[in-house]
Amino acid sequence: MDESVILEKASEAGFMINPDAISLLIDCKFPDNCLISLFSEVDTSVFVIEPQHIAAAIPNYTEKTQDPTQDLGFDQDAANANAFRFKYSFEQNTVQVMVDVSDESTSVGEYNQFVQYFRDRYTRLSEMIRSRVSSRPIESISKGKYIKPLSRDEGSSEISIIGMVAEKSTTNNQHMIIVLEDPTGSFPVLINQKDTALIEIASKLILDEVIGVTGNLSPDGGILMASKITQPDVPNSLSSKRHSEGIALFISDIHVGSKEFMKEEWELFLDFLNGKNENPVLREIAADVRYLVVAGDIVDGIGIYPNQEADLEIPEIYDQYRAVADYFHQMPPHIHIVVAPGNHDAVRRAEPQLTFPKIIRDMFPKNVTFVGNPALVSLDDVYIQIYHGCSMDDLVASIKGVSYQAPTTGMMEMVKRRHLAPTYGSRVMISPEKKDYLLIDQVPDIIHCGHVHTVGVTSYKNIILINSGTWQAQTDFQKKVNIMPTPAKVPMVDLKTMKTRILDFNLYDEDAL
Ligand code: D5M
Ligand code: FE
Ligand code: ZN
Repeated sequence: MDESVILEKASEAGFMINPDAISLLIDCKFPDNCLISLFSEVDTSVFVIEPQHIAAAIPNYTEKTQDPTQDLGFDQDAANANAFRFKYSFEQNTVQVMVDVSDESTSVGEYNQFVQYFRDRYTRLSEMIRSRVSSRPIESISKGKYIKPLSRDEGSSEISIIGMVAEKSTTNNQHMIIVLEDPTGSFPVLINQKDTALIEIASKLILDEVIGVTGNLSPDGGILMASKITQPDVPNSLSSKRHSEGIALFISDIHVGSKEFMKEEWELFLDFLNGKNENPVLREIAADVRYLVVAGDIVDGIGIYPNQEADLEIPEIYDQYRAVADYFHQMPPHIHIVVAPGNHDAVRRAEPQLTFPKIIRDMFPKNVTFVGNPALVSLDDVYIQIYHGCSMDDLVASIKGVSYQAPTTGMMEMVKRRHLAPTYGSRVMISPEKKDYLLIDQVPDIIHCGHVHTVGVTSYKNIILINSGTWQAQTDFQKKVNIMPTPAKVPMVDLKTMKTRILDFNLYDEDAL
């Protein structure tokens, strides 16, 4: 790696870098991993990266000047002196499935069940808003019913309603009209184009999300003129995070069976899990791994899209599962693995998806716990909301600023709506269960999605948002629609510090392409 690449990567990560620090990185034996560690460890308040930041961020880093005969970048002797050994046993792990439809499904898809499903969604989401907004039923303000107080100042005449966004449009004068619906009726809301802050919020609203609107009724009582919009969201200051110890890794979209499955990189990941990576930093990490969470699309499946046969290396579905199960047998048995399905897996397509059938589960080793999609699990005491992420396609299409390149932008929008798939009837098929499993009820510590094949890690109001990328190289279809996957990267969370970093198992330097 040369100076220009380091400078470019630093600038992408938002840092400047001191020339002495650049020389240290050039001499590092594993420059890619050095950079990954560095950018994820250095405090964002740091403006210029200095040599001491490298020493602090990279475990076992030894300065070149201390011992010129030593392997540059790492204290190789110290690593070799401690023969590799896993730090945890399977018995120390505690995986609890908190919410999962798999054994509770009652849906047969009847009309009445949809009514009940949406009522549950409305009731639970409106309850979250009601603690902050004192609202009235829409019925009570329907034209002619609402009698304004006789003496009033401007403020006291404001009223609030909570409803699902049923329609959204823009008038010729650039005002926005939102029609809100609650179980008692529907009512139009006007967002004045002059209120730019409110227009900004309103323009990001999507169909079927539940919001509260506060404002004054128009003189004829026919429309609510909004002054405030309230989304369910999570509190600004969530109490301090639950944590544990050891490391959890997050992957998804393995797509075994696809011609584009990146076997070599995947096998490098398996070697890493087994403590066989040549990089001592990665060996140290491997020794600490206790959990692996997998968010769907573990195989490429069959009949998922037209003419998929042409893209398959393994054309038979059970052969695909046998192949992926064989890989899971090669993972260390002390790692507790949690696997949820995605839209390429052999389970029902409508969400919430039930977990894999027994014939498939039985192919896997005993250290795998299967759940549906979505599922809330706790690893020790740390809550993980797993969701494959099909709704991301809707969010990218309908919300300005949400992109495939930065997948956590979409996940943030899920949190604001406290719902994993707010819009009904677009890309996500929904099965009408008695309760809405896609609702984000319990606030998790980590939300883990996949599906869009791009990696991203960020934090929103103290919740870690992870999209775990893919192990499938760009497909012809993705090339056509300009989706650029970022494969073979593995987000990890240190459960003690709740710090995150992304491990990179790409064999061929992207810069060389
Ligand atoms: O989805 C991988 C990515 O490719 C995800 O962002 C959706 C996109 N994709 C896949 N199929 C389609 C179609 N038919 N239209 C639009 N976008 C699509 P995966 O679930 O792995 O196929
Ligand atoms: Fe996928
Ligand atoms: Zn998918």
